[in-house]
Amino acid sequence: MLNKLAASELVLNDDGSVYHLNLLPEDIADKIILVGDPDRVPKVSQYFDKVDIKKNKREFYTHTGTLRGERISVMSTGIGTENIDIVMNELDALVNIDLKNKEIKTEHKSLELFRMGTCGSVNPDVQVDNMLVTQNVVGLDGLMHFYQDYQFENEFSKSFLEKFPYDKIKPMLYFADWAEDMAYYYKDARYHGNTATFPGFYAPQGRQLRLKSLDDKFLETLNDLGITNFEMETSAIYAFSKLLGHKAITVNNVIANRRRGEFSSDHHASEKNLIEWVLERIIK
Ligand code: R1P
Ligand code: URA
Repeated sequence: MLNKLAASELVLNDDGSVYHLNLLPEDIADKIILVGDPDRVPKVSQYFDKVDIKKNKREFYTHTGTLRGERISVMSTGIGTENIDIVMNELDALVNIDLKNKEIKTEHKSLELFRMGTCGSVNPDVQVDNMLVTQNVVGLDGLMHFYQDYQFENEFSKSFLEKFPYDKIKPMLYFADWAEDMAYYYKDARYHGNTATFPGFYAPQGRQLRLKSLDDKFLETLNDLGITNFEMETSAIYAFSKLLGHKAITVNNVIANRRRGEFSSDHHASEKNLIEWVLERIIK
């Protein structure tokens, strides 16, 4: 007999749906677009042929339907990797745990996850209102250190760790990369790069309003280590995908060029462009 997960561990709502996402296994497609902003969900699903499922709880909004005949979901994650901890565990539970019996299934199912977000570039030459696909990611949010078996190393991570000068935050770092066999979807993107994911928008990303951040040269230093852009979710999406056996790729709309002090003059227009660009590529 398999061990049953206790009610306190795999928490379900009264209708049997997973606790935060408020979804049943039949409510999601195998291809899922993840966006941060709940308002971006209808902006994506308006392109679907039809939407069959609309469910939400807190910041997690999901629409599932079909596009050119293929089943697809779009879901908002809200901001930050702490939300990604919930999204990835509950999405995985929907496909790899028998929710009725609360037992882990013997057969594994893999999801294709497409983060479609916004970011700030720290490479002065990466222009706003363009798409940047993440190949390597470094998480400075520490989340994956709470999971026993997460380990990842490649040439990028080795060289980054060797040169990273901030001893205070070094213990938080973890790394991951895209699902190589999903990279073909976005091979014609304007930019491919290395992303840093942070547990905040202001000092963690080197922004200083009334409070000082760690170092005035933070952006330049990270760019010198090979980082192209900053955002707040991809490290955990990529790392959980590796750990749980799913496939993920991120493309972000560059809305700020941090080195030049520029912000998009019309990020709604470039968001629309990004949505159409992604939908054209991930569903043939
Ligand atoms: C910060 O403004 C938010 O925008 C970015 C960051 O990762 C963070 O979630 O992504 P989204 O536009 O997908 O939310
Ligand atoms: N999202 C971020 O997290 N940072 C930026 O600079 C822009 C969008």
